[in-house]
Amino acid sequence: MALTLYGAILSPFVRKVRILLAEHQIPYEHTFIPPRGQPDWYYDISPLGRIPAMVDGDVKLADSAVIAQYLQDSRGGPSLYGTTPEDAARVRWIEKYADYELAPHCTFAVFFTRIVACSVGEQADESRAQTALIKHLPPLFDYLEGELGDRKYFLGEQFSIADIAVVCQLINMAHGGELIDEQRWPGLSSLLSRVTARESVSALLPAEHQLVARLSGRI
Ligand SMILES: N[C@@H](CCC(=O)N[C@@H](CS)C(=O)NCC(=O)O)C(=O)O
Repeated sequence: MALTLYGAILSPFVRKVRILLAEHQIPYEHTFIPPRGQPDWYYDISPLGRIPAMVDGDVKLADSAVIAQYLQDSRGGPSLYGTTPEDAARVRWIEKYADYELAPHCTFAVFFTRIVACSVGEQADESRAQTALIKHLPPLFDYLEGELGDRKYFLGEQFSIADIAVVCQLINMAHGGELIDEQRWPGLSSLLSRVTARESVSALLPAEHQLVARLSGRI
């Protein structure tokens, strides 16, 4: 039975898993589940109702980091966690940083306010996006810029889940109309360009851009 991924394509966490699946060349089926108003049966797979979730035979998993680790462990292939325990720990730290520190601002403040709020009948509170952009995100980006230095990826030459997790948040921020400032954070800005040029990412973006345009009322 094919592996099934559940979720909506504009979620950074769903995107993270889709990129991994493409990097590992794992075939899968994708079932749409919205981030709000999930059907009752979905809670059997994702007890908190969040997206993404995944079913692989008898295995049911929720949370993008858990799914990512499972895919690496069960399918093997090129490691997206580096080659040493030190690398793996660094990668997991940066992944966690992206998922729990960047996400509230890049995705739930900027992207949600600008793109999703109106389409789900909520008041778009632009001050929330502004606070994220002016107050919360700069120190978080400063830290990541320092961690990246002038390296190609967070692990140097080796692409990892850390790069995917950070870039997934930057993509949502860009969908919300805010590209990372390349003068202030040149390393992160190049990382965004480098990672979005990979086939595993670039192949996903046209459908995302079209959906963002539709949600924004531009088409
Ligand atoms: N740590 C989780 C976060 C997942 C998450 O927060 N997804 C959002 C959509 S981007 C969601 O499902 N929100 C609905 C909710 O919290 O009920 C992961 O990495 O999968």
